[in-house]
Amino acid sequence: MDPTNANTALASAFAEELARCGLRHAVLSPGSRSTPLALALWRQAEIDCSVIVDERSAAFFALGAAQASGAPVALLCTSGTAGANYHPAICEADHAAVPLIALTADRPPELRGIGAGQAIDQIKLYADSVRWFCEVGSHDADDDGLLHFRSTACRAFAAARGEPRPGPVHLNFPLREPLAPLPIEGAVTAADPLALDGRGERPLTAVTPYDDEPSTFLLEEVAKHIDESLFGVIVAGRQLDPELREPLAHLAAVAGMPILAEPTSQLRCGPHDRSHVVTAYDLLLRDERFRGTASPDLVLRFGELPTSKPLRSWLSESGADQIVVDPLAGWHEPTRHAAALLRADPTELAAGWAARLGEERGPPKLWLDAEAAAREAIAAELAQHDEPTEPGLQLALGAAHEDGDLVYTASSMPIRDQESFLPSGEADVTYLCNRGANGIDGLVSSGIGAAHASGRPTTILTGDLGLLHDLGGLAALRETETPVRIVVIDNDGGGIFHFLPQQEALPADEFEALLGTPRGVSAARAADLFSLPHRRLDSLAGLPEALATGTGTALPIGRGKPPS
Ligand SMILES: Cc1ncc(C[n+]2csc(CCOP(=O)(O)OP(=O)(O)O)c2C)c(N)n1
Ligand SMILES: [Mg+2]
Repeated sequence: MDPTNANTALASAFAEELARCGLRHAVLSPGSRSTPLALALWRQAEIDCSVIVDERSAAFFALGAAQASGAPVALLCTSGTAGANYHPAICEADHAAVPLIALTADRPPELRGIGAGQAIDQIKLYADSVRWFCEVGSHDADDDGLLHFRSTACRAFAAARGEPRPGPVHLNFPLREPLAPLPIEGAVTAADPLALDGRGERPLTAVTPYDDEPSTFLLEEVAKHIDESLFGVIVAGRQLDPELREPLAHLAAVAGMPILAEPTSQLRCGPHDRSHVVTAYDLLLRDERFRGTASPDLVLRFGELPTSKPLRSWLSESGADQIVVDPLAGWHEPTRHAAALLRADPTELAAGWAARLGEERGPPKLWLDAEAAAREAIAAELAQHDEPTEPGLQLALGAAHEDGDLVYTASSMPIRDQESFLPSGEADVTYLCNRGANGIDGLVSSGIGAAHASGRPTTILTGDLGLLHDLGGLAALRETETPVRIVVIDNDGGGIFHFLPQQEALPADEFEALLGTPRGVSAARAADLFSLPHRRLDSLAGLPEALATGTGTALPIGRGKPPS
């Protein structure tokens, strides 16, 4: 605790508690009002601080860092519009259940609404997007004040980590002068050792995580159901835990079910048994005949529902019981066909069900044969194209990624092409994205934050408009020493809109003006602005070498539909 004055004492007690709870990363943006908290976080040895000027970029950086580390990350900014710039990332963190602790400095009540400057209404700024809002208040550094700041830090950490659903929290701090650490004799009047020092190594209040151990009833009832099913499928959507790989692969083998695995489920790629993994479901389920033949009688879903439209409609149309494993207390069920949402640990469920099933069943031949045929057809089709294509890029990236790599993929076509075309592979790669709110904003910043927090060499895969949206995010590269490569899929505008009915329904000039929006973004000049090495790839053959050399790879690709 720093007793220089009341602000330093309260702020340092707060930062101390966050560190004792387990906070390891904070992202700060410059400003005067936030100085006491900035200094306190900066001087807290266990907390690594990144400083990013643009608060919008800072919040996405924190979002990526929290996703990649699986732990809460704090954000701090000054008063005024600074905090409003956190809003897009807060929305994403809400929808994707990512733990963020947003700390906004504010003017004290007597300076609000009177034209004192840099003051907006920050109370409940993010409305229902946060798990918890607290107007922390302005306090003396007495026993009550210090205990309140310590306790608020513990509660914020627990609420962000998940009570039970992880997500963003917002604490607003009205701060009075002096904002600089100017010594004030006798400012700290607290006498209680607990208020002054807390509990040493331990937080003031340690909060245990929710116990999501599955009940015996759940294990036995569902195992019976699986045993009776003849054409069951496992669907694996976005989830972050690599520990799910082995037990789920084992369950698939024992139950004789395919795993329709989105890359962000972490099941499509990795060193686990991938013999039951199906990657081409998005393409296969476009075929009416296959849709009918493959109709399931049971669906076990782990993680969020994958993006694939054919998969979503197939699941909606099937009369099968759908059992969704969602330990994060979300309601990610747009098909509205789920028979049950299970709030229990996915690895325990998969292992527990597998243990209750009898002999290994034969493999799901229908699915595995179709997968092999589809992959062969994709490879044969792509072999005829010398020029880079979006599907071809996914194959080339799949081959280039190495153990330990992290891939952060943009919404719009990159994530869809990845889902449709990325082959299964042995490399232990982590796939992340911002698919909670599906924004194309903040992707560059998120990827750099993920690289920084994980220390994993990172490939950011973005469209050209995605890059334009977060150009300022390139400045965050100075915050990390982890290698980052940014692959810009340059089709000059929003390629995704070419797949919509608007493409046919609008005259070409209106379509281009309103949706296509070609902006001639020069990835090379953007890279130059931040002194980043870059190269343009006119052939996918150069991709591995380009990735190895580091940041900034632009890939020109014709806009429009990929080869079918
Ligand atoms: C913040 C935000 N604004 C607008 C959109 C709507 N939108 C979806 S995709 C897209 C175009 C993306 O273009 P680009 O990044 O070049 O990717 P491409 O579709 O060409 O692969 C837009 C504007 C969005 N999802 N998020
Ligand atoms: Mg584009």
